[in-house]
Amino acid sequence: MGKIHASDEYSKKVKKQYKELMEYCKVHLEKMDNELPPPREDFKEMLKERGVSRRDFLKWTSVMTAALMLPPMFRPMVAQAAEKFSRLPVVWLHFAECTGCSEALLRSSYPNVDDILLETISLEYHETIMAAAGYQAEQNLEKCLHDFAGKFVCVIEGALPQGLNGQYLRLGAKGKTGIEVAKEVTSKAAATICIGSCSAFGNVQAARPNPTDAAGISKVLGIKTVNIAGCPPNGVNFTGTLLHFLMFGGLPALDSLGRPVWAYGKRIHDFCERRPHYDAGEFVNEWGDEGAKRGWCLYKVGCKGPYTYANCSKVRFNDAISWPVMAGHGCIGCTEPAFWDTMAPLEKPIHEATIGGGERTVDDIGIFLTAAAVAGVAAHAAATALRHSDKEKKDDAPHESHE
Ligand code: FSX
Ligand code: SF4
Ligand code: F3S
Repeated sequence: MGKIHASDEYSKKVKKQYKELMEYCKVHLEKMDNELPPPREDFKEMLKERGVSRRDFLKWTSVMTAALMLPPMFRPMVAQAAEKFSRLPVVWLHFAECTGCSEALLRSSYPNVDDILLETISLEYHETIMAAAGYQAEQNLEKCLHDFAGKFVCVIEGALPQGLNGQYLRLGAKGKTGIEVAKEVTSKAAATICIGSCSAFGNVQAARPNPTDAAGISKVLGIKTVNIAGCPPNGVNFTGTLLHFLMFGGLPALDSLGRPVWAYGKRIHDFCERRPHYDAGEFVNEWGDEGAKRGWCLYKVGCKGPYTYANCSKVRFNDAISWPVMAGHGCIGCTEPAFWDTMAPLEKPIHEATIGGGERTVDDIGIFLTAAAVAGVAAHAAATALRHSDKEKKDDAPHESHE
């Protein structure tokens, strides 16, 4: 009886906190409505024109609400935030990278709600797709920093080379270093979102031997960034982060690496459709073998899913059509810092490099992976718990959003 009573009390407390959070969200959305520039296009009309029915849109709000780890009562708020999406001023910077992140987000074969949102985002400045060049482009940036100071979101693709005082990367008509541009823009932004593992952690530019001494934005500038890791990252994780920002005006709960917990809180391995084969010891041993034809686990041909925190196996890519492991190649761990160095060789199991190589039995692999996974989960849980306890001291709400 005592236990039931305690759980009733707990559920009442949680309900009350969610209600308060919803009130907060409503007030914040209203505030955004008054503060944001007017819409350039009518969102509902736009959905209609692109063939997205009301039913599709409602379905999308349910998926997104669940993805953001919010209860269903937040669906109308997610819909309202989506309507405001195209009004949020965004400055999008490019540093050392391949531009694959922009390509992945902005080029879709057919539109779903996420794609439409990304297409209509209010890009005040985006070096890859804007028409302006040279001094005119710099003027656009200066105007935006002035007009939307403290209100725009800075999105960054690419790492910052630090060697020779940043001289390996000079940009624009005035030849400023990447570090100078990044400092100038992020200091005026309401929030900085690093899109892709390059801006988040340095990625390929920072891989050994890292001749330009490249690193991620947070490390170089010493600022807090939201890191939408992946090479390239999943558009859903970016859309969700912006929706969260519109709904609560703050950053979502982040793990110790700055990644939103709602998107990067679980391992690829935990939701992989090949997982039953891993558990049964059924592995692909070489490309094209019988196991490959049967869709068995890719661990022995290098899958790093057991060490990689991301939601690829859950949300997939391109309107949930597929993801790397489904397409037949192991995960290379692209959402983890320094994965080019730590996950290499990419088509061999990690244990061959770390515990001596050679053929291993499934039991060996299991023991090694379990130990690695426990260590990873423990580190992740500890970091998250630290953040939570830190936050709880400030705020007893069930969701770490309105910071
Ligand atoms: Fe990096 Fe993005 Fe990989 Fe490329 O810009 S995360 S190299 S997909 O393009 O930054
Ligand atoms: Fe899936 Fe890779 Fe885990 Fe195998 S090792 S179950 S392919 S994530
Ligand atoms: Fe990257 Fe692995 Fe997902 S390679 S895209 S984290 S499946």
